[in-house]
Amino acid sequence: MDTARTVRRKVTLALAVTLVGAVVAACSSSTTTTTTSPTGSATATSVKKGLTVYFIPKDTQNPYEVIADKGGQRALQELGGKVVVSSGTQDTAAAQIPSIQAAIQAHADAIVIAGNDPSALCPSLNQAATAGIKIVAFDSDISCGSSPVHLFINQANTEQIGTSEVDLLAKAIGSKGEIAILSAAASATNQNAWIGYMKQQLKKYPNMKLVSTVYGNDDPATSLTVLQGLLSAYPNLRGIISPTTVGISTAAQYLDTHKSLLSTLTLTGLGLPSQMKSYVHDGTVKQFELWNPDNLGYLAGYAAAGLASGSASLKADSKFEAGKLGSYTVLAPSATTGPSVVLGPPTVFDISNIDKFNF
Ligand code: RAM
Repeated sequence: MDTARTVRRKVTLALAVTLVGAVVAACSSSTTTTTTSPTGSATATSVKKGLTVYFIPKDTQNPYEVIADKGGQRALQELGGKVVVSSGTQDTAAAQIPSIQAAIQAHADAIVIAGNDPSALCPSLNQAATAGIKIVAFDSDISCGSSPVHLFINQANTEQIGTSEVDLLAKAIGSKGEIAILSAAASATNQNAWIGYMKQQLKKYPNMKLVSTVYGNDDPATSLTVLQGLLSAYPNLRGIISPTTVGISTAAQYLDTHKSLLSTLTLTGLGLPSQMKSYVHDGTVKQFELWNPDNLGYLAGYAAAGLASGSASLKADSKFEAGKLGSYTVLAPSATTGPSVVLGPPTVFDISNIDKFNF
């Protein structure tokens, strides 16, 4: 028996080594694709094995998206399936469409997409759905009416993200002064939904005035340029909210080397603790928020696999299992979103807890 177990272990190990070795990184002009194969450690009983799920992030270079995609890869590995990560290098719908077409060609079982635009992806996604591919949006939703019907994996309650960002800044600046938003792509559904709630929440702070919203497209160089434009156009700026990990880390880096600005200016928003740690330790940034993007991708991977297997559905109040994260319930459509699932509440990071997080 011991011998049989040893042989099995060796076979499993050899298989894992072979498959890890088979990871493919195919690059074409602006579309990059990586494939992660299963390790053979399937556990869930109700999910089909051998599923192929295309993860189409906003772009393949944003560290936040890379972490989220890794979470998806881990989910599919646990389920005995595989993830193909494919997208462009810029946050545009046009750069994502070839990846949707690739998923159709490959007869993928599901697509998990972070929408760079609410509607421009709909015809391609509808084509995918017609071909039998299940559609899941994560990070940034799509808004396609009834075609295709899809599930949105929301990182946290949309209203809570928007309002809490404003509350954090209000507390820091005594609810007074000119403020601005440094966003990502102007067409990104998640950014615009959060900004909508920020504007609503700002009505509670009559002495805080939103003077400008600028867009850095989740590109560090563009984010820096629009930040500098903001600072020179509004010398009395008291606060910046950057609800994007690329924007906030770029702004923090700039303020870190222009410390005199910090006597009047507060930066907050949504950031990766790993990127923001040093800025919190040296006092450049006091507080910001996020959730675990790895868990977001993992949850989206389980949802996609469940939908493709028929063990998850879009019905309100239906449940599905998401591995180490436990059971999740599908929420009924609202005025702005179709069926959705919420990962959980965001975490506020500051000097007291920043070192505890590794994403
Ligand atoms: C950026 C992206 C992403 C957003 C996070 C917080 O990396 O814009 O869509 O959810 O920040």
